[in-house]
Amino acid sequence: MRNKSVATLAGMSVLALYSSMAVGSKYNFPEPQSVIAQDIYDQHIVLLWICLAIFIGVFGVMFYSVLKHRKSLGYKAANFHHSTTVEVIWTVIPCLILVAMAWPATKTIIAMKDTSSPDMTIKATGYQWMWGYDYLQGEGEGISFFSKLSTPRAQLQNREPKGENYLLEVDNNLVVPVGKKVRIILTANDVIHAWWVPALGIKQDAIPGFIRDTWFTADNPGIYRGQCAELCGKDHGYMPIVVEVLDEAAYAKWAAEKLVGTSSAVNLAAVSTEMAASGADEAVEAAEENSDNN
Ligand SMILES: [Cu+2]
Repeated sequence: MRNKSVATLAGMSVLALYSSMAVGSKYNFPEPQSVIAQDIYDQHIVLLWICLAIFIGVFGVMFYSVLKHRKSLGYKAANFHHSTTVEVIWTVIPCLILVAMAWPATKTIIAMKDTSSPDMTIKATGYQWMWGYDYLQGEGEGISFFSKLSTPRAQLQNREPKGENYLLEVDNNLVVPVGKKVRIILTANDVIHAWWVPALGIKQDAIPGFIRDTWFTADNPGIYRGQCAELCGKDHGYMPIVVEVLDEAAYAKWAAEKLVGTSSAVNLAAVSTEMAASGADEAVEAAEENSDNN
């Protein structure tokens, strides 16, 4: 009786320790910020509980059998060969457990692939070693920029103390509105990269010559960080992803400002092209005049 209660107490304290470690540990998944991320997180925790139950069950029976039936207590090994009942049980039970785990996982994967009717679409292009973003559809359509690592070289070379978001900070964040379905179209310009933002439940390869897509709807405003998750060359560790989720009004303001910036940049480019063209015309005219004079 005493043994039993000691065992129960030990078991319960292990479980309590385990669940307190699971919540808010830096080794755990980040706090989920989208429906998909929440699904992934919940299933991850349930699977760990299942693993723990199997671990305790299997090792409990094993240690009990070994200790209770040891030779020094006078036990003799049984000498049987075959038990159809046991074989059926140890095949059927794991199968049922696997099906029970695969069912919700499959549902989540199908939901992850459902990129239909987005509120906005953004193309993300992987480059060695940065990301390019083009807002293709929805509010902010036409915005286009590159997003590069902004951690100073001095920090990389240990000449300065490392900052809070060391290697997880960029010059231009990918800005999106909260509560809107954002479809991300992915491709790459050189080698395979992968766009991975754990808090939003996204991990998708960006493959040159192919288009892949994924989506998220951010639950809360905030800054969510990720990284390229496909070994893509020497600066693979230096192409982070920063998603900045703003409330609707702040996003509208950001988009309007960014669009003005983009269009004036486009206008400037157009003007300089025009100037270059007219400059060329003048040069041609001058040249023609020159040859006439000769
Ligand atoms: Cu990469």
